[in-house]
Amino acid sequence: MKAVVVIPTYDEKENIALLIKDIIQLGLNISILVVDDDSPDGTGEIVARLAAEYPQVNILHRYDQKGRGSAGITGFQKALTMPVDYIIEMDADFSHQPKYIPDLLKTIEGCDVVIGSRGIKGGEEAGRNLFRTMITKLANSYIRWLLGLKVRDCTSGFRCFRREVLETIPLSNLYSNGPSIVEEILYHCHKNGFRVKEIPIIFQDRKRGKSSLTFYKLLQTFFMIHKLRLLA
Ligand SMILES: Nc1nc2c(ncn2[C@@H]2O[C@H](COP(=O)(O)OP(=O)(O)O)[C@@H](O)[C@H]2O)c(=O)[nH]1
Ligand SMILES: [Mg+2]
Repeated sequence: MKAVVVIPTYDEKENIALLIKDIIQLGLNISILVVDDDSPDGTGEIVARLAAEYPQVNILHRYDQKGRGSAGITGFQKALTMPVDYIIEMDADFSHQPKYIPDLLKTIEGCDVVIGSRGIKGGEEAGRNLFRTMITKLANSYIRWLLGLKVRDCTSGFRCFRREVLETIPLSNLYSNGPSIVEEILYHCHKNGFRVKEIPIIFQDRKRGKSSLTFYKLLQTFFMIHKLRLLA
């Protein structure tokens, strides 16, 4: 069994080295692939130095494109060229804690996609104000209803896929450039009949660095899920 963890980054200099070291310390047979959009704070250079030191660390620098969505796609496309069975995606800001990776990898043995979930027993969102947590919950209920999804946390970007799942998704023809990539990929998994399971995670709000989520991006996600319902 071999896995790769794909991590999109933009201005994560305070988190990325710590995160990579925590993942390495798990002692599993996993590679790390960071997709950095030429972060002004030098995140890309930090990862390049770690890549020179640790053979399992890889960096993909993108200079002419930006966006969480397209970075994730580029990462998945690169991951599929690697000799791996499983592909994990996670954020760089420790909202997705590396300690859950072993559980993701154990659970995927019995299904096709595993989601680190705030919406099932034992899972929760910690450290966020009530307003932000309510937005997440409301968005989740609405998206579940609109897209007919069964999972409790369909906005979670902490997930593990069998490589065959990503091989069947038309990665170069997806609509999302921003955060709605998470829902778009899940929608394809659902429509293709893949077995999706959830494991509980405590999602920690970021402690270092700044979120790049804006009201505009939230609004884009809102429109995008309707587009997906009609066209995807
Ligand atoms: N490559 C790349 N990564 C991004 C971009 N925007 C956000 N990210 C990364 O995507 C992950 C989630 O972003 P974050 O700002 O924490 O959003 P939030 O968790 O929804 O508040 C983090 O690892 C970010 O560094 C982008 O434009 N390009
Ligand atoms: Mg975050």
